[in-house]
Amino acid sequence: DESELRAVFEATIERHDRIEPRDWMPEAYRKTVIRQVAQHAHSEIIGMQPEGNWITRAPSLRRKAILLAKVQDEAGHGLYLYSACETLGVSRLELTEMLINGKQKYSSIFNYPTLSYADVGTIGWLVDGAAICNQVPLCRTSYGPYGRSMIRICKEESFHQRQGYELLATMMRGTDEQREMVQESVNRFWWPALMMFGPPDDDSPNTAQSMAWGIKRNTNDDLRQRMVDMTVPQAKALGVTLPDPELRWNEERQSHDFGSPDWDEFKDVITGNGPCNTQRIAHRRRAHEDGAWVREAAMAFAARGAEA
Ligand code: FAQ
Repeated sequence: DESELRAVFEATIERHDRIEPRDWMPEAYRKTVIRQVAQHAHSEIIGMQPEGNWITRAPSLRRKAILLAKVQDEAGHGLYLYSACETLGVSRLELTEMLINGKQKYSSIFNYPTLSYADVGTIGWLVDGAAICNQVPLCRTSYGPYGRSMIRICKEESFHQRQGYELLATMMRGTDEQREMVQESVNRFWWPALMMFGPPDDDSPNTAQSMAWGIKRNTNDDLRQRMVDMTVPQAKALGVTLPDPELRWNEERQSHDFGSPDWDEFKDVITGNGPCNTQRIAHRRRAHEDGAWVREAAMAFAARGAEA
């Protein structure tokens, strides 16, 4: 009966073990994992757009090959994550429809424009850097298929972060104009990158329950702090400044103090009013509609195979 099943579920969570697709789980757990994994998948897919914008204008064949590979990896991540989500009883088609109808979210960061090639480097360094901080602990998330997809994704994100850092380091060894491009790009992306971790803990409605279920392993503020502490020495090595007058080492805490992102801007972006929300969704909707014939053909082909 249900109370026994619930006890098995609770004990699994207690042991920090994995919940698997065929295990019993509370409906609210299922709903929360679907919400988080779907948002994560959508972020990977929408996240192809800002960088994809530069593929045809990469400054060299080498840079183009690197960027193409990275954007293709993001498509792959989206697909593993949609597959993980499908194990919970929701189809990729339904998820895509919820994305383009605005019923599900994707990361705020992808609603900002990419104005120069330096942004490709900055996204790799800061956005993939933030993704790593957030996702390494998610390798231990309680839902099995999600955790296993994170292991593979994190390996690829590390490569993405290095390519971004290397791109910026190369530009920093270039001309004054190139150094200015890097600094301008870092100035634009720093605060939105910190917003990726979500609202402050005292304004995060989902954190407590998600941590109790082992879906999340850390709070939003905890991961944001890790990101700042990881990034400051890298910024120093690159020779860029981070646009926060309050940023300083705190000897007592053995951590950096830092300013607060503009949470009103964050709210605007996640409610659809960021600089590129309309464009991102319109592009995704068009791609989905243009692909309808492929889905129809695949279904017809599968149906014919089933008859034979
Ligand atoms: N953007 O109660 P919480 C990548 C929403 S990395 C938009 O704190 P939760 C790699 C939140 O959903 C990016 N919405 O929520 C890449 C909730 O709204 P809801 C993807 C946000 O879930 C790099 C509400 O605010 N990574 O793609 C954001 O406990 C380069 C209240 O918030 C992941 O998705 C935000 N930043 O914590 C690709 C990681 N923050 O759903 C291409 C997995 C919060 O109730 C290029 N996700 N919201 O309507 C997580 O770790 C968590 O879901 C958080 C949010 C930490 C994002």
